[in-house]
Amino acid sequence: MKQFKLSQVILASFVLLITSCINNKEKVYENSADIPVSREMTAELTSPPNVPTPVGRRKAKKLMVSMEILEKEGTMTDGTTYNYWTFGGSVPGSFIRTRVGDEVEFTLSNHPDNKLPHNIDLHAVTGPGGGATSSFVAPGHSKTFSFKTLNPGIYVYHCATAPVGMHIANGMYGLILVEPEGGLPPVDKEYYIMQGDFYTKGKTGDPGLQAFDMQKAVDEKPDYVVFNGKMGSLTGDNALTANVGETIRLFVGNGGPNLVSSFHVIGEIFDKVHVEGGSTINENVQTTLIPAGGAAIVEFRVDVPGTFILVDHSIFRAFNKGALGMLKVSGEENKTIYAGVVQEGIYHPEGGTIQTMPNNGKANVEESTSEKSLAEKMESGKKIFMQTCFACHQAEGQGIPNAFPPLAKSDYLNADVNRAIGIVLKGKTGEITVNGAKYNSVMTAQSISNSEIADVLTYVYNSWGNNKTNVTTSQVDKVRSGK
Ligand code: HEC
Ligand SMILES: [Cu+2]
Repeated sequence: MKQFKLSQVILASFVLLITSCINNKEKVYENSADIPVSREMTAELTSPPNVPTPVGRRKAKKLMVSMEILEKEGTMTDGTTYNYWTFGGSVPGSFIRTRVGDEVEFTLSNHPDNKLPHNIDLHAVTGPGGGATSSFVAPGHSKTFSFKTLNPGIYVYHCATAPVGMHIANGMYGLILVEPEGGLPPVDKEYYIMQGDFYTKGKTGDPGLQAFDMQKAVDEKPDYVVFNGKMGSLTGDNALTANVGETIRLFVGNGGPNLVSSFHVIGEIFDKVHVEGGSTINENVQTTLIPAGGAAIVEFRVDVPGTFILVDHSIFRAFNKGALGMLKVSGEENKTIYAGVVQEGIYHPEGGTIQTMPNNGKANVEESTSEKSLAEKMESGKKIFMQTCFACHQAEGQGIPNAFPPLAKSDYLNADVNRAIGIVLKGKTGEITVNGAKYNSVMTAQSISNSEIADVLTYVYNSWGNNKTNVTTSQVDKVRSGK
């Protein structure tokens, strides 16, 4: 009897536990201002391209954010430095991750070695100046203010001290995320990217410490348009990474101060875009506009391996001013989704015949005809150069400093002909040194035939003081087929 009673008690308490679990579903508050906060919690802050741990199902908290303003010299590009003003030591500033209903207690400290007063305007704040008036702080001081996060979304913060444009132009911006109740849906990888335009006394790539140029800023003529504060912040070894099959979420902001970004990832389609960082989700987007002082959340699944290039599709900014990053995806190929070159053809419009050849490089149609004379190759090579290479490497092969390496008197070119063939065939990324200058950019694979590659490289090698190598079609065949 006693035993029976005990088991009844256990059963009853079990039922109670379950019902209380079901009833314990978070109460829905119509007004975010009414969400109660439990306990204090120190916010995790991260520098780009990293973001803090997702909020998940955590309750609203009193969230302590402590941020230090640092004015410090940093690298804009190889050989060029700039005096950045930063929130937390990085451009963009530290990423802040909150949820709706958090009560943020924000302490802003201005390092004693800094020269100027600063403040912070967070677009996630409902209140005068987004916090700017309460956070104005002189070097060697700190200020604390607090606010409650009412609206979910991804928001820009920036310095709003006069001259505001100058403080922003020097790198004083970042992102604060306010997650909805229950958090954003989980993904495999999350990254933090922010575009900014910079104005320097010298031209793009001029060496040394470059001062801010107020007139260029007023004229909206930047020398640099970059992701995460400098050229190359997301290329080469700094590239973002992912594996085939993973879902990616990018928090993309635009600090400006002036330009609007046409954010695009070459070779990807955004499955979802939280338009302007708000609650509207658009699907299947190629390019999304990110206003100065605005942000978006971009999500996509990576299905095939390769290097995907992140750009501002106002494309001179990408290839000439720095707004270029990389996402390197590794894993298995999927030939159904992307097959690569399936067939390569020679197109004769006059004759109306299209001769095709398999892509293994063996049965090259032109191989049956005898190799052309040097003069013929020079003539054909020059044409191909002016159609295909000239835009980047320039008419006299002189290149463009800091963007496109020279082919004229290029020690890199002259050192290794097979490497040069490989570059034209497969493209090239990563840092290279040509005639003592570093380049870290992207040359895409050139889709021209083996004999055309032989001709254009022969032309390049026999022009502008190069070593007069005569490149043959069979040499290109060998490189294409991997010997
Ligand atoms: C869209 C711009 C672009 C085009 C078009 C282009 N290149 Fe390049 N090329 C580059 C860039 C950028 C690099 C440096 C890549 C890096 O930093 O890793 C490069 C590097 C090279 C190099 C090795 C570096 C050197 O200076 O010796 C060779 C050789 C070369 N390209 C040849 C060619 C030839 C030949 C063509 C035409 C068939 C061509 N490129 C078309 C942008 C381009
Ligand atoms: Cu400031």
